[in-house]
Amino acid sequence: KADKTPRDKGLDHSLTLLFEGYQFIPKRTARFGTDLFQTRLLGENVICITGQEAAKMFYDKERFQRDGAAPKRIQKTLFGENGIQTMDGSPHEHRKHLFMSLMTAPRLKKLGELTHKYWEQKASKWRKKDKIVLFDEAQEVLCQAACEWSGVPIKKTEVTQRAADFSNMVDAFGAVGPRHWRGRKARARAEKWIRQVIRKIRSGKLEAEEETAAYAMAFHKDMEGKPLDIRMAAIELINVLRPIVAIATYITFSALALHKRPELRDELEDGNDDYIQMFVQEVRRYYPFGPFLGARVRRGFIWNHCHFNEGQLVLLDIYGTNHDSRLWENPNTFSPKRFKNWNGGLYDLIPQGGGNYYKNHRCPGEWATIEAMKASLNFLNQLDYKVPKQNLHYSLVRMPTLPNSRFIMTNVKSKE
Ligand code: PAM
Repeated sequence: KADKTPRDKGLDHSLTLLFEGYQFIPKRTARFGTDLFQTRLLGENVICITGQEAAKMFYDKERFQRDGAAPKRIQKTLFGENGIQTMDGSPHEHRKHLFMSLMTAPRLKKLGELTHKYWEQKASKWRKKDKIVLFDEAQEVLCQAACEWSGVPIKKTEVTQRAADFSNMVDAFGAVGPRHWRGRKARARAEKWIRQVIRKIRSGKLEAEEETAAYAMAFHKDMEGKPLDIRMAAIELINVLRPIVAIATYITFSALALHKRPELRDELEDGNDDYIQMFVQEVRRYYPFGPFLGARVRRGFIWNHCHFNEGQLVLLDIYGTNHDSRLWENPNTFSPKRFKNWNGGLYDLIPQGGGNYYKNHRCPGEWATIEAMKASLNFLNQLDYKVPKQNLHYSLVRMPTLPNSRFIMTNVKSKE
């Protein structure tokens, strides 16, 4: 049967993608009325796909590989070069087990406790301030929690710079120009710092507890029994630290959700863990962060009458799938209660990727994200604060996005 997959008109849509951001894929799947379409990005024929069935297909390792999918410019800023995000097959599974070994129940609990501890410390300085910017505070809190949790020493005086570096790596992913270069600089500085940490742990000059990420990365052996080279150990340790700092985005959106929907506060304040869980899931579904994921066709195949050719780049729409009306009733309404009857599907709620944690590229830190968000929300709920007039709009074009004012709070006090 002939391939009738809709095709975006025009020579190249790289700029359109930058102008449309999170809505690039959803706009076209809506316009064409399909789950897939073809376009051209950076001189390549690319297939964009959306929805639960597409996600299931995207995580079939016979059909797709990650090698060659992430552009070098994203590896040089966000991911780190040749790290876990670009691996395939059994070496990938072996590396993935290393990350997953850090996510035991007691260790996740510990991350929540550290997050709470550093929020308390931060808050003790707020009495002297007439306003705080939640996103900035959250990044520093999470940076300290991430470092202590991972066994990476960090001096109080370093926190602002290190947090900014992690943040700038993330901020570079959808950027061209100065924001991209800022991300590269940030990565260079962070890698240098963390390489030193790895060296010291290996030489015994620095002690790291066995259950920490620093220890795990320093002493991990690959499938041939060889340790990671220092550069790769540093890249993978940063792949634990940086995404924890990135949770500040979801914390900021959580505060925005509470501000827009104050009636949800009561239920949250009851400290009902089921409700907090649903709230956190809804924040991760509703608000934009990762726009889409990329993989390359390993061996050619046909899906929905469309020819997927070997080597072709395919993008899975994260934002669109999280807002797909076939999966979510009133997808554009923020409603934590929708998760009451959620079946825990591996391919419908995909803010941090889909599929199996151990075998696919689904984010190994998804539970850690939920834990740190819950600890932060519980902390936020102990506070009284005002939300002064500010620009809380978030763009669906800029990637990554955030409320413009980064959520300013005034008169911040503990309750009672
Ligand atoms: C982390 O790893 O630090 C977590 C935060 C990053 C989330 C963004 C993931 C997006 C994945 C791919 C980005 C491709 C965007 C390309 C835009 C042109």
